[in-house]
Amino acid sequence: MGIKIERITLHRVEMSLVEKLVTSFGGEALRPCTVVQIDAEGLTGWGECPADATPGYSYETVNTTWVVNRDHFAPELVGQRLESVADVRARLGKFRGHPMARAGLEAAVWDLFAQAAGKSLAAYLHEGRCYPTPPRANVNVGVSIGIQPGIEATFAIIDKRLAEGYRRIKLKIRPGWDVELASAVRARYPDVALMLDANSAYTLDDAPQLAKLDPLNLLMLEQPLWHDDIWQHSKLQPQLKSPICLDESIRHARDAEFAFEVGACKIINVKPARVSGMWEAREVHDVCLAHGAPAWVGGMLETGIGRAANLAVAALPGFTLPGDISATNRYWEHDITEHFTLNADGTIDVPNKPGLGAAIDRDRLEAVTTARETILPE
Ligand code: OSB
Ligand code: MG
Repeated sequence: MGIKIERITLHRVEMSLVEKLVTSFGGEALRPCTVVQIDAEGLTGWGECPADATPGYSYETVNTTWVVNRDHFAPELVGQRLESVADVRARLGKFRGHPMARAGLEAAVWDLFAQAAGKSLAAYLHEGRCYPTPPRANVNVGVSIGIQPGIEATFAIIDKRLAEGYRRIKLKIRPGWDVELASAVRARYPDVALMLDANSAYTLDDAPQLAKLDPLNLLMLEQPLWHDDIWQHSKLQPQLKSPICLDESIRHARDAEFAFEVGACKIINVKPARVSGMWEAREVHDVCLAHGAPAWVGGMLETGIGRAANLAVAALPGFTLPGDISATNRYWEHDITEHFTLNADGTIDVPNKPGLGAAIDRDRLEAVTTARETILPE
């Protein structure tokens, strides 16, 4: 039984975003990533490490995910027979850090095991768990809008997204681009589900400024303070009406426990890549469920490979808020998988074919791959 890992291939994929996403730490149109392909017993599994070119959102970069997988993580798996996805975590347990590098490798193994079981990733993630409901067939999604040159430009892009059918708008903010912007947007769109993401641009001294957002009925305020902080957020949350949502600060389920226990946030953005993969994403999800705290699945501007996996995760019962999982055309003109589209009700369908359930476009993958390396058993 189990699955023998025969060959692991890393692909460096370089595609340009249709529209760059400017955050408080910057943002470029060129969006490289490392795609992981695992061949095993006639099956092929796919995963994505969505670290960026620069260490802005996290310390990982596209190059670190490549080197760490090539030199350390992939050699632990190649040639081995895995009994389950849990074996990936066991075998990599002796290493520290590099969650996005792990997530891509683990995702390819999830894809293999789900295919072998003849189940969709969403169904496979549910297996053996005591969840009250089956996986969702489609999930509510929103769209993340970067920092624009001005308020009029922001209105224009919001109008476009609402016309496309998105029902939840997230705006990136930073000091100097916050209260005035959000107040103007709220005045023009009184009923839209609106949230803000600061990507760690503030300090606790900014609490009075952030409290000016209180009357705007925000769905949440995402990651206002330091990327590695939970404690200071617990001092900020009582000073605000807006629920704080943590993104960068939550690395794993233990962080989520800590954050809820000290009252640092009311909501968690669960990005499988940030928390080292779908296994830990499900663990964080379970912590949110146990605390009765709403959660949602965030995004890292993934290709269709990461997007399909994020949709499967978003089908878990505790992900009750709209995810940052937009349609393919918000990111790419021509993706390396079949494309995802937005339904009229502001949802996206969860893939229901076995495994990842999004067919790889091999010609397109070939066209956007700038480097490739295969790791074989010694
Ligand atoms: O902070 O949520 C974030 C993208 C890259 C890095 C960080 C973030 C984001 C997004 C976009 O907000 C989410 C998406 O649509 O993929
Ligand atoms: Mg965020």
